[in-house]
Amino acid sequence: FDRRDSALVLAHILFAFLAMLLGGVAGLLQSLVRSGTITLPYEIGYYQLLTAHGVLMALIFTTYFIIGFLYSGVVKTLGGHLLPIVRSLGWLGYALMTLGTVIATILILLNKATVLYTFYAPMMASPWFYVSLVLIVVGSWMSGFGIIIQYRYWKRTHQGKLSPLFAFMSVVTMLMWLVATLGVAIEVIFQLIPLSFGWVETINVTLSRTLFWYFGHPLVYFWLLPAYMCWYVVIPRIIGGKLFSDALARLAFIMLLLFSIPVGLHHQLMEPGISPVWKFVQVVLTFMVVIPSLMTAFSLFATFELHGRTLGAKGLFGWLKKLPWKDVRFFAPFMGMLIFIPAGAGGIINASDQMNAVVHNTLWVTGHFHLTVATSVALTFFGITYWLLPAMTGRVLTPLLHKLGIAQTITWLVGMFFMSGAMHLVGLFGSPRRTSYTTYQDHPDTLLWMPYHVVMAIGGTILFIGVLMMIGNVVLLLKAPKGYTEYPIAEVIDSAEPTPAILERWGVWTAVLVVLILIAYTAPVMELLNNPGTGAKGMVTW
Ligand code: HAS
Repeated sequence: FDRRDSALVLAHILFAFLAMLLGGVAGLLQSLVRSGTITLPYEIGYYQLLTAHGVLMALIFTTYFIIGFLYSGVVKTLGGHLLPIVRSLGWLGYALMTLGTVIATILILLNKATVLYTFYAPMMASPWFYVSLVLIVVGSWMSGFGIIIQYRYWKRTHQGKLSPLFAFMSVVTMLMWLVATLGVAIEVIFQLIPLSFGWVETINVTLSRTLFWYFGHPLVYFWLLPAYMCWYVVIPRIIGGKLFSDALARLAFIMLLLFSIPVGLHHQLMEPGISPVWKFVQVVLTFMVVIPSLMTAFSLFATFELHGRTLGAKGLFGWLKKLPWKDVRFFAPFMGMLIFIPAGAGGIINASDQMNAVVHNTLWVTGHFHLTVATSVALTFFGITYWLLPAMTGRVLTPLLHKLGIAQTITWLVGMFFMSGAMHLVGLFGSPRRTSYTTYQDHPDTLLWMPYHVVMAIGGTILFIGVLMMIGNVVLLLKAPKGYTEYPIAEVIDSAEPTPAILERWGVWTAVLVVLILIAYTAPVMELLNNPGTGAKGMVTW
């Protein structure tokens, strides 16, 4: 790696872990403040800490990690170094995102942006919080443009050749991000900023939520796709095998691009003001977006089994014994995959209208996203860190670090088992999410929730230990002995079918994507524009 490129990657990855540390502290504190165990100075309260936890973990840790990881793989697979313009865009993006993050974090700590990570109107933060969000989003666009420019340059100089799979997947991820963030950009620029500066009296709240979820659902796939990139492209190499099918992997990514955006209404199934017909259409599309994940599961099983059989594995599950269980680069992401089975099943429950009525706005949903993003995705990102950091710094992953990494993974799994398990169960009993500690005047139903909340707190504490262990491992990785670490990129099995060129026809897929978005959103948005209700005044939260 060119030093200038590895510096860009390292800057993103290390900032991600700094955000994770601060977000982890906020996560632990919010549970202690919520339960009344401690009182913090300056009256720092539950909602403030929950906002900091959500923003730093879900928005900042993920975005920085993803951009760093994508840049590294693009350097590796598209020419060995970044074009100067791409590197400059990368640093410009980093500077804008970092400025935005610093401003947002200060405002949250000053209690001027206590609006949670979804910043729903009519709750209103300081206008500068929304300006900081604009900086973060525009910064991420710079990196997105950079990755697409590097890819286009490679395609121009390699006429007629199929692009490397990692690069193709990076372009899908960034394209999805660019199209998705348009929704939140419109919400912030045309609704939230004018409302918070006092330029308008009221805004259409349901429309603002629809614009948010137009962005918010693909946001979760923006987190997932880089984890899938590791599962498809990196893991086969780490286990010593080959990828089952390049074409299947690309098809899954194209399907995720097409179906991850026109589904946001499944977050608003319980909201009035949106006609059930359009909710139904988007629920159908939600079930379409499940298919590429099922294809991914199939491809992973095929990769593991084919590899196991070439090593002589016998019986239905004999291949499991041939996997490198002591290699943290495999172990952490594999545990992420395993957890994604119940996590995905939970998602399918959420998406089913009748069952959504049971779980919506309960702690079940919090349990769901702690399994998806905070386990499947986070453990995969941790698994990547164990080889990415040494590869960038010219160091080696020692046997001790493998052991520490596996211990960290197990700690995370145990903590999440208790915390997310209790969240799922108590959610089914009706315990609401995002609610400060209350027993509703000791109503008997709510007293039943309390033991689960204790288990949640125990799980959360174990997870905080997991955060500290991961930060410790990052520090040790930076101090590991000097040497060479491979950047693992898998080849495709020899017997695989050739990949059809149509999968790389961006014009076609972008057109299909636009049509799907127009079908799913035109009528509901028109309905909302025609029925703005009385409009809502902003509720100042500070
Ligand atoms: Fe979700 C709410 C539906 C996936 C994240 N989701 C959320 C929220 C977040 C989130 C953050 O329809 C809360 C937002 C908020 O604050 O309000 N979700 C789904 C569906 C899926 C899904 C249908 N979600 C995710 C992923 C996330 C994520 C991924 C983050 C990364 N979700 C919903 C709905 C809501 C929701 C509703 C709104 C709820 C409400 O009412 O508020 C699907 O994409 C899931 C498909 C996944 C699968 C699993 C495939 C399994 C694989 C692993 C294979 C394993 C191997 C190892 C090979 C079908 C690929 C095997 C080894 C062995 C030894 C066995």
